[in-house]
Amino acid sequence: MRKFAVFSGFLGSGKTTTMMALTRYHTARHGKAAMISNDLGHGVELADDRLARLSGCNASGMTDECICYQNENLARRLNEYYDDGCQLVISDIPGFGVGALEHVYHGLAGKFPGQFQLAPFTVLVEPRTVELLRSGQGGDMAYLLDTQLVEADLIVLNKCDLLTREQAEADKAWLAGRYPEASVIAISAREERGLEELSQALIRGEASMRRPDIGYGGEAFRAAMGRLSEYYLQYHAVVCCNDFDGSAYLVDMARQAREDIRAAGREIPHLKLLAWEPEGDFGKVDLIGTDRDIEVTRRFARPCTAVAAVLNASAACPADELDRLITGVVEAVSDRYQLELTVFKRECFGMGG
Ligand SMILES: Nc1nc2c(ncn2[C@@H]2O[C@H](COP(=O)(O)OP(=O)(O)OP(=O)(O)O)[C@@H](O)[C@H]2O)c(=O)[nH]1
Ligand SMILES: [Mg+2]
Repeated sequence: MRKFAVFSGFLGSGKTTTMMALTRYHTARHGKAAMISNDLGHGVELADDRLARLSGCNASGMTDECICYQNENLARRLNEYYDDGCQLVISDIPGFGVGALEHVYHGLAGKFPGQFQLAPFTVLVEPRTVELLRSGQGGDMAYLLDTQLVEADLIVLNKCDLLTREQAEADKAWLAGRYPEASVIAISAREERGLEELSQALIRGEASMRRPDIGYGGEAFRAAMGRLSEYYLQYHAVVCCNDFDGSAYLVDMARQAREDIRAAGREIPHLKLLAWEPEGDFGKVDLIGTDRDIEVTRRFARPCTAVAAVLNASAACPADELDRLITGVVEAVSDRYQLELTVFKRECFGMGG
């Protein structure tokens, strides 16, 4: 089997967490699997990819542009994985994944006929997004969220640990009614629930290759994309004192970022803060909106003396302002912890082009 699946879905819906859980689960139960993290930064280290590798997943990154526009590189990467014995490879898609069905699935099928078995086009959604869509609010963001789901062959309602069983059933039923072309399953990537059903859906199912009219590149799409910027930072920090708490440092940066972004009247759908030390111990903190709690996804086990860090953010904020805001946060909080920083890479750009 040479199966390939794209995982689309809104920022913070849990694509990376699900790909990590599924890659591990599938490898243990059904056969070797691998995951690809795809994002737009140029020659950058991706927080998602580093996280997956630090967590022991069979993983790699593809940067510079969407896999939509690098079918040949993607095909080469997939073949490397299949030659290495993988049966299932999953990749996410930057931004919103809108248009990925056309560009990735039809691109691969057109250029490499018969080479890859395409699994159901999969879109992850979290309960909060379902709530937003059900309420009929959300402006051009709701447009993007809806458009993503219109493309889905398989909708994965993630983060079901946040719902009662009745709520999960109600959300599933609403999604099934609203997107009748798709199958809907419920999982919790964090608690590793629903992974067998997801595995089976990908192994047994096939992409429909239907081409829904999504208004790709249209006015509403451009308006929504035009508001978003991406931020990438990679640095190394030398620690002055031997009681440095890497997790507290990451949480303080997330907290400060939340405050500053909120004060600027902007929104930040996802800020990822990942740091690790040479022995492989690491911490990860996520901020998925200025109105949400900061999530400590993983804590450092021990105090450390030097760390490398990767920060990635997607925000509804002009690029120059986002650059100033997040860089300012890193500098201020690092100063507070008396860290000596060496920045290797910093990039910030608008997604609207
Ligand atoms: N409660 C809960 N949280 C989850 C679950 N899956 C992911 N999360 C959390 O949601 C946040 C975002 O998860 P990611 O996996 O990074 O989301 P993503 O879709 O890859 O985000 P982008 O890369 O920005 O598009 C993290 O804090 C995760 O720990 C889940 O099943 N339950
Ligand atoms: Mg991700």
